[in-house]
Amino acid sequence: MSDNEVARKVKVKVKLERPKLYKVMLLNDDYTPREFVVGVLKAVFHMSEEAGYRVMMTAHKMGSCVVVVCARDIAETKAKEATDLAKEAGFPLLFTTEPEE
Ligand code: TYC
Repeated sequence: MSDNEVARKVKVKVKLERPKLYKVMLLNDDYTPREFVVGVLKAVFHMSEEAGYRVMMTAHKMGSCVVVVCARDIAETKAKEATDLAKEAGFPLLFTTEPEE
C-alpha cells in the first residue's frame, strides 16, 4: 500500500469548539442624555425607537443592559463604534463586551 492509500484510510475526527459568544453591554452614567443613548442604539445596533428606549431605560435603572449577543469580533467592533460616537459628542457613555457564560 502506498503512503497515499494509507493516508486516505486514516479517519480524522476534528472536534470543533463552538466559538464563544460575547455580550455587548450598555453602562449607565449620570451625564449622557437619554435621547443620545437611544440615538446610538438606533444608529449602531439598528434598533427601533421603542427597543432602544427600553434598553436605555433598563441600563438607566439597573446600571447596565445587554444590547446584543454575537461573535467576539462583531461585539468588539460595535462596542467601539458606539463608544467612539459618544466620545466624539463629548459624552462618557460606555459600551463594553464580555463573554457569555
Ligand atoms: N442616566 C442618564 C441620564 O439620566 C441616561 C443614560 C441611560 C445614560 C442609559 C447611559 O446607558 C445609559 N441622563
